[in-house]
Amino acid sequence: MKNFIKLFIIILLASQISLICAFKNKFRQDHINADDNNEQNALSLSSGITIKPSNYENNSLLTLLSSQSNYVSFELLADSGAFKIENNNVSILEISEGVFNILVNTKLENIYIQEDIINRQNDLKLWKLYIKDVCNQNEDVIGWTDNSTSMCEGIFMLGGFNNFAKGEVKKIYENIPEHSQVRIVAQYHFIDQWMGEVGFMKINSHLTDNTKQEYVWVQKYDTTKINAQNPINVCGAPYPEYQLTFQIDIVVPHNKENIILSFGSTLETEDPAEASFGVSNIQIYLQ
Ligand SMILES: [Ca+2]
Repeated sequence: MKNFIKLFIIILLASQISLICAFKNKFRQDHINADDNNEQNALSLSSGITIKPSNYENNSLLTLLSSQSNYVSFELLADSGAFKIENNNVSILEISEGVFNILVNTKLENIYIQEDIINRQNDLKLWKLYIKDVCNQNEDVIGWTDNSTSMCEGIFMLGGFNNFAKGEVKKIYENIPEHSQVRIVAQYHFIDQWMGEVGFMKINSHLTDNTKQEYVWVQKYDTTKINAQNPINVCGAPYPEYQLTFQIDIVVPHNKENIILSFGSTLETEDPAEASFGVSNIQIYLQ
């Protein structure tokens, strides 16, 4: 009888130990599974939220729902790179390269624009480039009343040494798109022996008829008043160049279909081997 009781106790203990081991194994497995889930969640949270298309040809779209019918979507367009915010299919903000549109159907309130943003209106990026002229020696220079070109060291220019002295050269740019202002960027080159004469640029007027031109840039240059040590003769005749290049950057009101642009000098000499002027890197912007 005693042996039977001992055997019963041993069986009972063994079964309990087996149950405890099974429970421990299940708890360990559950714990591992939970750790896996937590690790995945933690990865998502620690990495932020990434919305990306299945390929680079699709738009990225993040939509926030407030109900079945109300939502706000944030969209990055694949073709243009533009960023859009829509509220229930109505665009309220669009940002793309060179364009910033706030589209609202109600009044604007509490809009604060910093001064530096306003000043950026003068940035060339907000001007539309209409044409470049005399910028590349591999492209033909055409349309000027004299299309002569030359090189002054590395500078390719209209006119220059042995080409332009007294007088002016003119070009008419036709069929200009609609605009209200013109910005002329160009480089004017003084070469050889200037003695107080003036270089100038003229353009047809915003206010008068199509053919009348007005001076919009003038610059005096006098090599006789300059006392420079070790001056440099850059090009042309043996006279040194003291201020070879002047940067022109002029904005004028203008709404004509044609732009009549002239560059010239008040040089008295007609010998472009004594003193001359040239023009390069002409860029016309519209706004
Ligand atoms: Ca020279």
